[in-house]
Amino acid sequence: MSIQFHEKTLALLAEQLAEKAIDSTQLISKIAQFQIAVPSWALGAGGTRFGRFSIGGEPRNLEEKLEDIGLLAKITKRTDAVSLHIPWDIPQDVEAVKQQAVSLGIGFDAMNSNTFQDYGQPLSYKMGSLSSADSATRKQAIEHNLQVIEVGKSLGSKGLTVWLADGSNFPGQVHFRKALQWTTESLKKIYSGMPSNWKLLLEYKPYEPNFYHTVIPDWGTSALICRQLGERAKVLVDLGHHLPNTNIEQIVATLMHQNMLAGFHFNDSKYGDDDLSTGSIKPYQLFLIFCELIGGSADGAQAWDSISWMIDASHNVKDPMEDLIQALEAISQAYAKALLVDRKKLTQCQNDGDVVGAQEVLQAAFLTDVRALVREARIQSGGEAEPLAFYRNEKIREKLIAKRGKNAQASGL
Ligand code: PSV
Ligand code: MN
Repeated sequence: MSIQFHEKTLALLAEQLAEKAIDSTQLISKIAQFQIAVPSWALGAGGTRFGRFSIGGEPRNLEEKLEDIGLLAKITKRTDAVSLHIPWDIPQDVEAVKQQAVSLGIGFDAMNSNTFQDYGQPLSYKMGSLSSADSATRKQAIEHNLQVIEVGKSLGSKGLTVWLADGSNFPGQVHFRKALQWTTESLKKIYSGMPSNWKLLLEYKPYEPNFYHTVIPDWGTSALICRQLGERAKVLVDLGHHLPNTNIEQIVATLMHQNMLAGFHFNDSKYGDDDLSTGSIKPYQLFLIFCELIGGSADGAQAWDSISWMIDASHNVKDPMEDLIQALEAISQAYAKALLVDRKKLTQCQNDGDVVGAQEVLQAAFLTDVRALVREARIQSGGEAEPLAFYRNEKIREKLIAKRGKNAQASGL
């Protein structure tokens, strides 16, 4: 799209919004401020247990992952942090990594531990980690998390995300209550090893890799554990970690009501899990989630700044950089649309029992084409007007392949 056409579209939208007493300048600056972290594991081609198809030029080490995120930050201006996964991303030279991050304008978001795989550690996690019936295995898993905190401290991170794969595949395999108890006790030790300005983000997931029971299957179990840890432990909502048709916006509202929402892993799904691009399947759901977030923070239920934002998707066939550009755009659009909701009118409709009116209010916002606002926010921040077109026109993947090779791939999901 030419810059002239963009300006025309923006002016028209600004005029339409002004009629509703909405100031587009303020909207643009809110959109520009909203930053979403990118996980280090999203930069390589994903895959399934049936196979992985390399696209070439994938980052081979931490430095190259940072390079990719730096580029995304530069062209989209929608991300300013990376979330690292240990042991996949252990920095060899902490000072050099920190300097590189500063020069690229990116910081270190929450650290992720890994007790769902064996990677040469003395005791296997096959039968669980923080919930294992074997106390030595639990101890090893706790110590791993404490080491992750140390790495995070050295880089300037302020959070630890724990996703626990622990669970069982057959009835009778695991004692439910003992597993929950051991998990809680293990997490208490990890929580007390965190600096006082850190938060612990506790993820939940109903199934996979275990298919009968998962120790932390849902937001309620995660919240129960967090309550026993302390106020800096909160629930992380990964959009893909719900059974089909779960009302995620209601979960968000409930957690905010209790000031217990740690943050998000954005993605989308048709059947289950988290491997489709954010906003590609259920953009209305994403919008409704943002409506709850904006409403909850405006009402003072939970402060906007206390919530962490991250993408967590590892798809199969796309160029990961292109996928991340699309995801960042989809999230910005959902946020921008939710900012347009006439909250006063919505409250009025709710109080009057005006069901039709309430739906009209939400859909008027959702159906507004906000792309000009998102584009303008990016331009004003110094990013590319059209990051995807820029990425393709500049032949960035081809350049990465030329530099890193056709079959490059670091460890990661
Ligand atoms: C597995 O489902 C998962 O995607 C979790 O959501 C974690 O956040 C991520 O892997 C990395 O550990
Ligand atoms: Mn996740």
